[in-house]
Amino acid sequence: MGAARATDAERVTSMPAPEVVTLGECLVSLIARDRGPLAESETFVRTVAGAEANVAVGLARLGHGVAYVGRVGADALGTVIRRRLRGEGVDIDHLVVDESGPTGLMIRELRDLGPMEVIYHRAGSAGSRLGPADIEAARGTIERARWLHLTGITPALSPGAAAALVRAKELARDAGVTLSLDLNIRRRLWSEADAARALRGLVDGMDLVMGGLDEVALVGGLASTLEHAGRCDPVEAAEALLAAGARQVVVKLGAQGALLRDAHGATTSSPALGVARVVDPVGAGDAFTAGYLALTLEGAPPDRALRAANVCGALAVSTVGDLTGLPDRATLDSLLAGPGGPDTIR
Ligand code: KDG
Repeated sequence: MGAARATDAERVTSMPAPEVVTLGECLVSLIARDRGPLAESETFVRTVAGAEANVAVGLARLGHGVAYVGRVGADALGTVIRRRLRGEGVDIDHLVVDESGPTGLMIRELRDLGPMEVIYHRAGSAGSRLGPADIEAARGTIERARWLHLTGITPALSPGAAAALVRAKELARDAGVTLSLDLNIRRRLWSEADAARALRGLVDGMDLVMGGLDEVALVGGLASTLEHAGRCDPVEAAEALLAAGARQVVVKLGAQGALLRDAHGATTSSPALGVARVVDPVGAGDAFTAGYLALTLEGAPPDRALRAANVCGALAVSTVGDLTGLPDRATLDSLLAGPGGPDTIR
């Protein structure tokens, strides 16, 4: 079955050369328009999602060149994704159109209390068919970049996608490209035990590993379930991943902000911004990651990068949809410029 790469006519020539490369599965996400249980939701808003695509768009809005490697189906949803990413200024030369599977879809509710119900239609999707050949095709782009960002979602998609991630990591490491991994454990895709085992194997050699406290502690082996891991000490959890071979670990602590621990034993923490109302938490972690990567690429010290990350996370939770709240440069700079930064976004 055929798979097509971008034609020259589709390339946006004014895009900056990719400093950052990311890869994974981009999805169309149908979000219930009204709050309440999914079974009662009748009207949905069509949005674009996927953790790595969210990071890519976040970086592009902040002025960084970013390339996205992946596959979408040869269908209307694939077109939605390609148009959206291209329109945001993301380089999609290596976003392949694959005729042998549909574009992945997720459907989710909005709810104020309790766990959010999410339905995935992504088994056998084009995105899950990402493989090492796609990484070889993007090899030059990866090797010329400054940073490769990966997530723990990709290895859960399929054996081929897991192999693609490993190959990308090898290429980047050999070319001296900075490597980051956001653990992003998705229990709908694999068991906690499988996730912990596979992700622990990926930590070694990472310049930066990020994750929620529960994810960092689970992968660090401090607890056997995400629920128990969420009660661990963040510095101890970060230390476990440093011992597993990461050079820096960022623990995202939600309303408590974030903490960075490095291999020299230094800790930097940054408080969260008070947000008047969390409208939609999905994508906040990716917004945080985009802010952190952007400022770090610009040479900012860790406390400022964490501050920017927290601002981006706060903006993301204040709007519905993964991409909606991602700030442009002027918005981020103005929020960072206040004395000590903003404490409340209303
Ligand atoms: O981080 C947000 C993502 O979880 C969402 O956009 C969908 O990538 C996604 C996934 O696989 O859950």
